[in-house]
Amino acid sequence: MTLLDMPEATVVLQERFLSEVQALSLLDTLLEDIAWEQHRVRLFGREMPSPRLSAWHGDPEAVYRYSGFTHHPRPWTPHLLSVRAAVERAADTAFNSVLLNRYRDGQDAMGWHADDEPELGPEPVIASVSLGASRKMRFRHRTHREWVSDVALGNGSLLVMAGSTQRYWLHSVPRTRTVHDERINLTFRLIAPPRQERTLS
Ligand SMILES: O=C(O)CCC(=O)C(=O)O
Ligand SMILES: [Mn+2]
Repeated sequence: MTLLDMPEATVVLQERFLSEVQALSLLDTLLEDIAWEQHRVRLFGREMPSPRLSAWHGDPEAVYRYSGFTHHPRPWTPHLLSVRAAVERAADTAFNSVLLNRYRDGQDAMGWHADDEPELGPEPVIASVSLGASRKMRFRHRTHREWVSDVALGNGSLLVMAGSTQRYWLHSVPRTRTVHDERINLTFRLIAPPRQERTLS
């Protein structure tokens, strides 16, 4: 386990969370089993197809709003439940949902963002399992913009972001010409139940 050297963040990488064989077999299963969709994202007021495929699974109440859209979860599958159990043990945290992202090759990517939606709470623990092709995740501090940190997310790795990471840092998965193979990433999250609407009488 490696604690990344990033001020005002807690990011831990476990490179061999799953064995190579386990990770590749899970990759194949998820490529088959998951109803992959191209979500739409709203960026600078413009709506466009997201540059990757995604799926949202979890407990029924784990409704998630991001990039201007609301996602209702599909139910857990047996494979997702068994990865969740292992991830919960490793991160010592309970999760009620998982966002799956599928990067078909190096042209699929994820832009700069933080996982800081209100329903995740102020200091969310986000646990991220990577399968298949290794891709670079890049972190950049929000105010000290010259502080950057790159981490290779290889097949079978687990990256846990906790504490103030989302408050002070952004992260992205840049496009690359050198990767031609599939990668799936699963980010486990704990979504707080929606707050009761208050009606004023
Ligand atoms: O693919 C990755 O490793 C990053 C995924 C991510 O940042 C997210 O789902 O919010
Ligand atoms: Mn993220």
